[in-house]
Amino acid sequence: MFLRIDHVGIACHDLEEKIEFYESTFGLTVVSREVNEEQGVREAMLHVADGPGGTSYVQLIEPLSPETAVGKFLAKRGEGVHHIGYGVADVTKALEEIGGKGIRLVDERPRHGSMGASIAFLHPKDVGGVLTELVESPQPKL
Ligand code: V0V
Ligand code: CO
Repeated sequence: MFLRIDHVGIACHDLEEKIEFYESTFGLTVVSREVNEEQGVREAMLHVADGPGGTSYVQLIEPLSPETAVGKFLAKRGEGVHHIGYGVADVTKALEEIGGKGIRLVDERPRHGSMGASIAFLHPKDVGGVLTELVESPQPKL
């Protein structure tokens, strides 16, 4: 079902500071910066590598306010890994298949994600404590 690890989402208080850290420490390059009001985040995608299943990124995410999903996460757990995003060919089909196995879906329908992707989240409580995101890129990278 999964084509690649599309991205690892990392929650932070200060997006610009963390971008600078990832650039200077690991030599990564920012390929996209967006504000996603629906998800309550300001985020940046940093290119990691291209593989047979597509491209992998690090996604740095800063909350737009303390009441957002990431704002609450930061208050409770502090900075660190927030979610894993897996690349899928068809997010609607994947949701149907995974939902059919009794896993709680945070999103019943796809939402707008970074760089034009269609995304949907699975509840961390049903995935061993890992907030899991499905990512369908606009042009499937196969
Ligand atoms: C919360 N919990 C987590 C978690 N966030 N566990 C693991 N990883 C996380 N990231 C746990 C939390 O510790 C609680 O467990 C429990 O879930 C309920 O959390 P809560 O603080 O009461 O918060 P809720 O229930 O209001 O919301 C939790 C959910 C929410 C997962 C439903 O965060 C959500 O809807 N997330 C999906 C949207 C999102 O995260 N967007 C930002 C990324 P205990 O402590 O009671 O045991 S946007 C993005 O990635 C984009 C745009 C993209 O990739 O393109
Ligand atoms: Co994400």
